[in-house]
Order: sequence, then C-alpha cells, then structure tokens
Amino acid sequence: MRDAEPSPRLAALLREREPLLILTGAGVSAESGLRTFRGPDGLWEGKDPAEVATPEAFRDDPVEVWRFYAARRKAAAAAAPNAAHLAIAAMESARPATMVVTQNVDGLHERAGTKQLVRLHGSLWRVRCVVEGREWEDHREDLGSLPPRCECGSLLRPAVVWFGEALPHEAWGKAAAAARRAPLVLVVGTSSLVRPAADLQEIALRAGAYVVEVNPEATPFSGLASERLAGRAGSVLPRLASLVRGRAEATA
Ligand code: BV8
Repeated sequence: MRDAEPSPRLAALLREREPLLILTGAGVSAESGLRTFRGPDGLWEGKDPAEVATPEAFRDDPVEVWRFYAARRKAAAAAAPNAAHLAIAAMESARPATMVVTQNVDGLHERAGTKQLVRLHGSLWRVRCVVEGREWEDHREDLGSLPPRCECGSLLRPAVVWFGEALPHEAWGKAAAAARRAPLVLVVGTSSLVRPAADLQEIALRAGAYVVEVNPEATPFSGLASERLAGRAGSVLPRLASLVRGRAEATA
C-alpha cells in the first residue's frame, strides 16, 4: 500500500518552529513486533481487558495479572525501537519544542532517545508497592516467583494505569496543556477508543490545531482529523521527519 503523501499545508507546518505535539498508541510499536491491543492478533484477543488490566483483576488473581505483564516485559525487552520511534526522536532533536505523549508502556520511545516524553499510562519497567505506594524502576529480566514482593513483604504491582484508575495527575496536566497550545498535532497508531487519552486530539482540534492522524486503518477520530495519512508509522513518520529536519538543516 502506497502511504499517503503529506499535504502542502502539512509540509509547511512541519517546517515551522512552533510546538509540535505527537500522541502515540500501540500502533507505533507494531513494527517493533509488539502486539497491539485490538485487531487481528491483539493482546486483548481472547483476554478481556477486565481480566488482566483492572485493580479488581489484580486483587482477585495477582499471579494471572503478573503473568500477562511479565510476558509483555519479555516481549518489550526483546523488541527494538523501529523507524517510527527513531523518526519521532529525530523530529524532537530538529524541533526542540516537541512533546511526545504516549499511551504505551513498552519503553521504546525512551530507548529511541525521545527526551520530552509524557507517559499517560505508566510503564512496564516500573513497579509499585501496594502498601507503601512507593514506585521505582525495575528492569529485572526474571521477576522470580510471581507475584513479586516489596522488601516490606507486600505485593508489588506494575506501575501502569488500569481501567477504572485515574491517570497520573501531572502527566495528564502536561498532556492537556500541550494539546491546548500546539498548532500541529500528530496522532499516531492509536484506535482513539480509550479515554481520557483520546480526548487529547479533540482538545487540540477545539483549540484550533491542525491534527493529523497516521494510521493504516480508519478510527472513530478519522472523520474529525484535519488530515489523515493512511499508512504505517514506520514508513510515514520518517517522511515527516525529513520535512522537519529539512527546515532545520536549511537554517543551520
Ligand atoms: C479512567 C495501560 C476514571 C496498561 C491501558 C465506557 C465504559 C467503560 C469504561 C469507560 C467508558 N468510557 C470511558 C471509560 C473508562 C475507560 C475507557 O476509556 N474504556 C474504553 C475501552 C471505553 N478508561 C479508563 O478506565 C481510564 N481511567 O477513566 O478513570 C477515573 C477518574 C478519576 C478517578 C478514578 C477513576 C484508564 C484507561 C487506561 C487503561 N490502561 N493500558 C497496559 O498497557 O497494559 S489501556 C491500553 O489500551 C493502552 O494503554 C492504550 O491506552 C489503550 C488503547 O490502545 P491503543 O494504543 O490505541 O492501541 P489499539 O490496539 O487499540 O490500537 C492500535 C492502533 O494502531 C489501531 O488503530 C491500528 O490500526 C493502528 N496500527 C496498527 N499497526 C500500525 C498502526 N498504526 C500505525 N502504524 C502501524 N504499523
């Protein structure tokens, strides 16, 4: 499938120096071999999110929930950032007023070198003590017997946001402020189904931003987007990055 070409308007906006907001979902990691949540081989296939991604599921069966997250940690550790992650990091270095807001928890944006990153739903690579509330980085390849425990003896949980849980206050505040301010927003690899993350693109539209959806499939947001590039992130984003870089190199 030939990926859609950016319009002249988008090409001009990409050459601006104004703030650029990039919102990403599981589709940006698809070409790294990580499964998305919905779709043919999605993570949720055969597993109802309520079974593994809610506080109730964790309360009822912490081992089952940890099996799901241990498998995702293993897959994410074995994956590498793909051309989409690298293009996003390149856009940020060519255009410093760039912010990346991700729903992903896999750590691939960080490994690709993205600096200004807001994680709306936490990280596979952080754990939290359910009693003390303390949270820290945990990159162990082998978590040992599940569920892992804190030194205090209490259960550790993945420091991710489950369904029914509030998003981290600071992360949401930064993301919503960026959505109100950035004149150009790229929405990459998300089904735009989960809220409040999916509200961000609508907040940006209402604030008058030019909002571009990059996705091989249509989503509930497609009809609202200012422009839609029907293609895979791994081939569309490097094209967009070359337009951002081109302007930067021209003025270097
Ligand atoms: C909250 C973290 C309140 C852990 C995740 C109605 C009924 C029931 C509930 C609700 C409702 N309305 C709203 C809700 C609440 C609920 C919600 O939105 N439910 C949805 C399903 C209806 N939201 C919540 O519960 C949120 N919290 O509302 O709290 C509250 C407030 C105050 C105080 C207390 C409580 C919390 C939501 C966060 C859930 N956590 N993950 C983990 O990852 O395991 S959700 C998980 O799925 C992801 O984090 C992500 O956010 C989400 C959506 O996934 P996507 O990233 O979009 O991926 P998906 O597979 O869906 O789509 C992939 C896309 O990529 C596709 O479009 C595909 O075409 C495209 N693609 C594929 N390949 C490529 C590609 N694109 C580009 N290139 C490619 N190569």
